[in-house]
Amino acid sequence: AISEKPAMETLSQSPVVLVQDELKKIAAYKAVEMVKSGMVIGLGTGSTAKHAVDRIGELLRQGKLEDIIGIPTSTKTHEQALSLGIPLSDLDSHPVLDIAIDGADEVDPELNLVKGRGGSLLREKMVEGVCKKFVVIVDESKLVKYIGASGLAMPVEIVPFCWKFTAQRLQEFFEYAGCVAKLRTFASSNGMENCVLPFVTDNGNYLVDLYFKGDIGDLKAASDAILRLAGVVEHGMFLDMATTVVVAGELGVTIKNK
Ligand code: ABF
Repeated sequence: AISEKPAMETLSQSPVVLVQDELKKIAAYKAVEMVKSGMVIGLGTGSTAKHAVDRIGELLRQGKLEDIIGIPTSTKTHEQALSLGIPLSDLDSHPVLDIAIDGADEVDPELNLVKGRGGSLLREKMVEGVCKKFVVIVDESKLVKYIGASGLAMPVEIVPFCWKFTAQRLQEFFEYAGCVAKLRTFASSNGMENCVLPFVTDNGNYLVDLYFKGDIGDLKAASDAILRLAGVVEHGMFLDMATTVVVAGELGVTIKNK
């Protein structure tokens, strides 16, 4: 059966989170050094990408960057960039980007990624799929031996219509890897009563989080199989897309290139 229990927990601001946030900022600032005046830039989403967008806004304000155009990957980033005065556009007007900078949830040794725990995987994949350079920024906790190894969610964006049916089919497909599919939800309160509602993406869709106990195996085959399921919009495996990964760790910054 498909669980409707909340798949996300709220992080408390523990000292560990603060240290991790510093590392995210270091990775973000390093990546922004690759941004030059005149570039069209994909602006990522999430707590790491937020630092990069802030930094781009700061350099723009200081006059150290000029004539840039940002393509946001979520409504949240759109609002952040607007508030920083970053000129914005979209893929309709700018179908090829010079660079995109975004975070990730997992990075494997081949620079394949899991993304989408922040909820914005579809726009991220559309934007980051058409950039000449895709720079991923992570703290070292995101490095994994293989995709799915963290035991954390691999998100799939699906249409709301008969979501249980689609989630069940995803779970069945990955039965060999001990997959459990959970609808992403959030707790809501109207002051009178508490309820649990489906998380709705910027595109009006739902997210199903897949949890694996075993190895997914051939990622390309898994990707193709997921995308063949009617009801699936996109998934959070970003295979062979990252050109550069900037990793910030306690011992410094490492840059991995494809
Ligand atoms: C986005 O932000 C997502 O693709 C990914 O899910 C998430 C990473 O989050 P954070 O930077 O907050 O750790 O890039």
